Amino acid sequence: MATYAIGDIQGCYASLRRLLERIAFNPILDSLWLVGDLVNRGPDSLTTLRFIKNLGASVRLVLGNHDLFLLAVAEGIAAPRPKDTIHDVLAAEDRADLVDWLRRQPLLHRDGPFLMVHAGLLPQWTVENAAEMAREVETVLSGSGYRSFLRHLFHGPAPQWSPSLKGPDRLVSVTRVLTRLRTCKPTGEMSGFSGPPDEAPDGFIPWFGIPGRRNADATIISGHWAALGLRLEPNHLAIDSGCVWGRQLTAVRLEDRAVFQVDYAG
Ligand SMILES: [Mn+2]
Repeated sequence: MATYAIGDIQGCYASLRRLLERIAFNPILDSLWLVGDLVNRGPDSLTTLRFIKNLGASVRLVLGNHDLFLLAVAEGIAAPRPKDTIHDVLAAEDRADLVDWLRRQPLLHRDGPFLMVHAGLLPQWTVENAAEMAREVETVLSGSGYRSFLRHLFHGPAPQWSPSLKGPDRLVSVTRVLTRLRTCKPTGEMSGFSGPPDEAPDGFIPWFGIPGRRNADATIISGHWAALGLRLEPNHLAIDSGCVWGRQLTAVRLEDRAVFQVDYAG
């Protein structure tokens, strides 16, 4: 009986199956925690999504930016670009079920000392703050106002988070942090930088390296930063090892931090 945190899958279904074989995953006994970005850029978004949905209660996942993009495209709110690989989901007969299931998934998952998000948390946020704000977004995304929210997310302004933001601006800023944050200033101002941490723009540093960040008491599990790669610290497990870029898919067993990796296999 074990819990495995798995990095960004992005439609790399064959790699996922190989990793589950490697860990001898048993859905009756074991749990999988998935850091989000289940789909897009990889070869098999549809098969991946169906497989994960069918695993039911043995999976805990949080949504990533590519998952939200799929929701927006499915609603006609965003348009796929040539490098996107979600056409198989959009053409599927069970598309409505898959999309409906996906939009009811959380942006943050907590259990004991562990907190899982796709990207990261701002230094000003406590674990409690982050969990409350994630719930605000989840309530809208799983409710009847989700199309309006997605329109704001993909077409509205993208304000930096501040406690004074209200309405859609607040929800959009929280969502952008949880699903896109890599580097920020100690004030919490985010950059759009996605390269390796030592090339971050002046004044911006990795969110987890901000001195005195208020959520350092949790063990945070995150993905989203392939250029950072696998990085295991006492209070942070960064597990996007760039499978979709031809590198590895990683699972970390939370009970003992044992690391399991497979090379990209499609
Ligand atoms: Mn991502």
